[in-house]
Amino acid sequence: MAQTIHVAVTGAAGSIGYAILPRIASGQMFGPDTNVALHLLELPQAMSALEGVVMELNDCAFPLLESISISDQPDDAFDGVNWALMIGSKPRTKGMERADLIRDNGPIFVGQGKALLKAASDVRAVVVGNPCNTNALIAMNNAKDIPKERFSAMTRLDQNRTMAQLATKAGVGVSAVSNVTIWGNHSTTQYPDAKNAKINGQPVFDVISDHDWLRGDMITKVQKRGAEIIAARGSSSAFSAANAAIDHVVSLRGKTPEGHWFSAAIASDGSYGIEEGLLYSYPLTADGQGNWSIVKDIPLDDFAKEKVKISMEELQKEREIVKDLL
Ligand code: NAX
Repeated sequence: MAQTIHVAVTGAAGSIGYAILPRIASGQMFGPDTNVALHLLELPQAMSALEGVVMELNDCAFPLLESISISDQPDDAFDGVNWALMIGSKPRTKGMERADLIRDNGPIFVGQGKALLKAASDVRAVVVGNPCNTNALIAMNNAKDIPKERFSAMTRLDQNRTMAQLATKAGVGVSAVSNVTIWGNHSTTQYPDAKNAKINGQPVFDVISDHDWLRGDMITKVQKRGAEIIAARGSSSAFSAANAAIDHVVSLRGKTPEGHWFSAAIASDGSYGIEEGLLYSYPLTADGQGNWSIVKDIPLDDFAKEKVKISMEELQKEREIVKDLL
């Protein structure tokens, strides 16, 4: 009999929720041989919209979709789940300071972190809702019985954005690009690392001769891509974020091909001089058995070391803002 994975999605009636649910239900996250039971969480005022989303999911008649439950209580939604996709939080509004966003959204992850204790014993928690690194830190610290290795925050959209930039510049398909690392925070201090990335197995700096671009505009473009999309579209990235969340889970669950890596934020073990415990984006490999680890021996030049440190310092400041929630 096919296995069933129970997956919670918070903020399920939001833009990313709307884009990700049909993809989870059709098997793109957990594969064509795994049934899915969706546990959807929303705020009370969004339950009616969520009911509409459920109707649409039912109307798709997805063969793998075993059941759907909805709730406005984290304890109900997380009960027995194997994966918790924590997407729901308030998006930043125009003119809002990052510190205010952190204070506004932080408490959500206290309650939801505690509710994760109701999840299945193998639960993995993925935080997408911003500021995702610090929200994941809060959830992790409020669910102390769950091993901290099980928590991650999503920087895969930044990785995918970097891959697209590099592929376009080199005039190749995006599948030729590999080994892109996003270091640090999912914010404008992140460091998209092209120096250690590859195009068709060759170092990017050998393939792309415009090194000023690689060290300048390419980095800034990725760091500010979210704002560029908001300016053009009038709302923040939705299906590209949903797509990145699919990639994130697929990479964490799968076995990383030899010599490759992917990026996600996990609790630092002190690697690369990052303070232990901070939720920091690193190059990772996964073993296909539900475990992942940091790739340890990537060379960082002085330029990279400086950027890696700046993003750590930003995360330390964010932690200070929410220290009463940890
Ligand atoms: P929306 O505002 O469209 O949807 C958010 C949904 O979350 C709403 O339906 C709201 O009712 C719900 N919600 C709010 N608080 C909740 C709570 N306590 N429990 C359950 N549900 C709750 O935003 P959307 O575009 O879907 O974005 C969701 C989050 O993803 C935002 O924080 C956004 O900033 C973040 N993003 C993160 C990205 C990343 O790369 N890590 C990229 C995309 C996106 O910006």
